[in-house]
Amino acid sequence: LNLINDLRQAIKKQEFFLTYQPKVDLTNKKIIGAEALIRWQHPKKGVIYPDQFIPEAEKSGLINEIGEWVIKQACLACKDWITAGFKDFTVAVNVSSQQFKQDNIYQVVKTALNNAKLAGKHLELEMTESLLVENSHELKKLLQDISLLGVHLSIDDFGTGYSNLSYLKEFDIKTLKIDRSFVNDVENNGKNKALVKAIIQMAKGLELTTVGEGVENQQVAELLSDFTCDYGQGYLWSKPVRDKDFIKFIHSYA
Ligand code: G
Ligand code: G
Ligand code: MN
Ligand code: NA
Repeated sequence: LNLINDLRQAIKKQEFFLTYQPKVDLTNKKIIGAEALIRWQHPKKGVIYPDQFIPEAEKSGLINEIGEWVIKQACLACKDWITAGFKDFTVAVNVSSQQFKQDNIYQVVKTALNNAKLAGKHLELEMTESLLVENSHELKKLLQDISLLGVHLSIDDFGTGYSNLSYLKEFDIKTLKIDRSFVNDVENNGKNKALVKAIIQMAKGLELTTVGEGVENQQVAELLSDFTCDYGQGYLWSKPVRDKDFIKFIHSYA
């Protein structure tokens, strides 16, 4: 209850900030964009991570307001990167299932793009498998409409959710982000190696791109690249970087 009141205050007082973790092309190691990850600068408790407040925000419905702010900020940031010369960069935003059930999410995305003067192809929305299990006509139409803005849809934490894969045929999904629990120790774990390889093969067959998450060392990056995974994300390249430092970071990354 306290947390919910604090969250209401946090929205009013703009206590949230975004960090950005770069996503790298595994063939040439160049940064192609970043994932936005929210943090909360709590006046008394210091920096709070999303695992500590997103579930409460979801339960209370405050996620809609927070999520709207995240999409808006991420679009503005990506526009700044493009203006700074990184013209093909994309920004990925995590979107909770609840947000897709809110009736104005399409308008929220469209307004954020217009406000930042950002083309839809620069924005990616990450959703979890649990959302797509429903496979409703309404959801299908909504995701189609969002795709028509040029926005890319991707599945976050792929492999850890529901195992019925038929949704991959039904929705306009562009990318699978392979969960870091499979990727992290892929070089030493035969079962994870088999799973990661199979996910990448399947994605190829479906013309989906793949991102390996939680890449912490060079061997993992090379293995993913050998398996023809397209992109990587993880501490090997960078931890999430604070919003105001990100342009400096991408300029210094060579
Ligand atoms: O670094 P990390 O602690 O940032 O992220 C933990 C979890 O919080 C991840 O599962 C991530 O998807 C989620 N998360 C991070 N930022 C956001 C956000 O802006 N909105 C939502 N809904 N989830 C987020
Ligand atoms: O669920 P999602 O993929 O959105 O969550 C991203 C989370 O993964 C964030 O908490 C982020 O800080 C974390 N993360 C990013 N890269 C790495 C990594 O290389 N290793 C580990 N252990 N966590 C990572
Ligand atoms: Mn994510
Ligand atoms: Na993930």
